Order: sequence, then C-alpha cells, then structure tokens
Amino acid sequence: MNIAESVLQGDRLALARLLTGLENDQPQGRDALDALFPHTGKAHIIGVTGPSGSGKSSLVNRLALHLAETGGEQPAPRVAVLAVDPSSPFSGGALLGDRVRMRDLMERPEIFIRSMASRGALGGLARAAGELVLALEAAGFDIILVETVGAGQSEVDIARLAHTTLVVEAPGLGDDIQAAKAGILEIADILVVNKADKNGAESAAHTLAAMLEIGAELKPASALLENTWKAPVCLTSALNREGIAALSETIAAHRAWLRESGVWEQRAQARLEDLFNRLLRERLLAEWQRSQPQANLTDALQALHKRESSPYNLIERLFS
Ligand SMILES: Nc1nc2c(ncn2[C@@H]2O[C@H](COP(=O)(O)OP(=O)(O)O)[C@@H](O)[C@H]2O)c(=O)[nH]1
Ligand SMILES: [Mg+2]
Repeated sequence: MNIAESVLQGDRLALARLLTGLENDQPQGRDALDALFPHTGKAHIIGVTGPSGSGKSSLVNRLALHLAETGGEQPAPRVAVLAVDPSSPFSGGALLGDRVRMRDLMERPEIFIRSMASRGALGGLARAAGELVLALEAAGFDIILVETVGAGQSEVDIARLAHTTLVVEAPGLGDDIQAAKAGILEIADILVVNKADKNGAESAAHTLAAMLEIGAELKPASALLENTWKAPVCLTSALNREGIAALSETIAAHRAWLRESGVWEQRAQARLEDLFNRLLRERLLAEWQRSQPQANLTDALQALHKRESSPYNLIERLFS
C-alpha cells in the first residue's frame, strides 16, 4: 500500500511520515498530496492566534478535548491540532513549552496532534502549513485547530485562512493596545479573552468589544456580506475549564453562519488559491534563477549597491 492509501485508511504513522515529508519539501510528500487532493475540503478549519502567553495552547488543548468528547454530533468529530511554533533563530526548533503542554492531548488516541517549526524560507511557513492542513483534511479529520503566534505577518496569514479565526487575548499582557497594534483584531471571527480567572478580564473584554465595534464601522461597504457576522467576545479560563462549552457553541454558530452565507466556500477557495499562488511564486522564482547565469545576478546586485541602477531598471534589463 502506498502512503496516500495508508493515510486514507487512517494509518497515523503514515500520516505522521507524510507531514514530515511535506515539512521537509520531499517530492514523495507532494506526490502523496497530489493523490490525496480529491479527499480534501470537508474539515472545519479553526485558526487560533494572538499574542504569546495569552493561553492559546492551553485553550486549544481544552477545546480539542471538549470538541472530541461532546461535539454534539454523532459520531463525535475527529479532531486534529496543528501547532505552528515560532522558530528560534538559535535552535531553529519548536518551543519546548508547547510540546510539554500538548502532552495530555497526545495520550488521547482520538485527537491527533502535530507541532511544526517555522521555516525561514520565503513564504515557506504559510505554504507548508497549508500543505499540512490539506494532508490532515485528507486523513479524515472533521475539525482542524491551527495554533499560530500572532507575531508576524505569515502567522497571521495562516490563521486568516481558516474558516473560523479565534483571536486569543488575556488580561495583563498590555493587551488591548497590543491587539490593536498588531492589527489582528480585524481578522477575528471570535475574540477570546482567556485567563478570565484573573483580575481585569472583564474590563479587557469590554475594551476589546468596543474596539471591535469601531473596527466594524470602519469596514468598507464591499465587506458587507462578511459584516453580517459580528465577532462576539468570549471569556474563558483554560486553567479552570470555564467558558469552553460556550466557546465551542459560538464556534458551531459561526460554522452555521458560514454555511448559510456562502462564506464557507469563499474562504475555502481563498485558502486554496493562496496555496496555489505561493507554490507558483516559488516555482517561478526557482526556475528563473536557474535560467540565469549567476554572473548576471551578481553584476546586477553590484550595480544596485553602487546605485548605478535602480531596482526597476535592473529588473527591466534582466527580463529583456
Ligand atoms: N491564570 C491562567 N493562566 C493560564 C490560563 N490559560 C493559560 N494560562 C497560563 O498562561 C501561560 C501561557 O499559556 P500558553 O497556553 O502556553 O499560551 P500561548 O503562548 O498563547 O500558547 C502558561 O503558564 C499557562 O499555564 C488561564 O485561563 N488562566
Ligand atoms: Mg502556544
């Protein structure tokens, strides 16, 4: 049996190998994904982003358990978690803390969990995350939770491509302001104020709700359809397991809205096109670089550094 068939049969080891292959850009990984592609497109993809330390991993952990146990559906949904960790410039590895906290999930056979280190390459992280999500969809998961730290543009891009985006904040992070600065409030379908067990959670929730209100008013009329969903604010305590059921009900309500409004399909298409465009750009750049004598590029860059040629002029010359 080949790897694609094994993945379709629910073989977890084959799936883990495929994900590693995709992360490492191995051709076998792409071949398998090519074969698996017709089996993708059914899962509910939930992006979870927000500042570091707001409790995303803890919340994803609780949410995954809750969804898998009491999804309200028959049979219970199959849940996968993809944690996209920021790479450390020194180790290049995923953060240890997340792996440790995810351990109780790993002991649950019905929940599949994968941690992914970010890659330095141009758009590499977002592209690889897109590929891993496709593989998880093909493997038959009904719900895929994708955790990213809302620190950089590419992490925000990953979360934004989900059907449902949760932005997780917490009191005492310098938070409300931080969220506004990072511009991540506007991508929230659901805003979560975690650490509700701490002082200041209620007031942070009020401030953020007010900011969402202002943001909604500033949206262009072209976003009218999208505007028919008003991002609610949910208070949770991942620590005390509070607000988790209400949050999963809100997620279910968003899914129902997505289906009715047609936005589900729009977002699915946007996600596929984003992956396609990333792959196309990578391929074009690689092919073009291969077709150029190295000397041309070196000369061009030298002329640029000396300000003998503008970037515009150089590109015209390289393509003529
Ligand atoms: N008091 C409190 N602490 C929490 C809660 N959720 C997470 N934490 C703690 O906040 C810290 C960061 O949590 P983590 O899930 O790693 O946050 P992430 O960086 O957003 O993934 C950890 O020490 C958690 O134990 C909560 O609801 N209440
Ligand atoms: Mg985390």
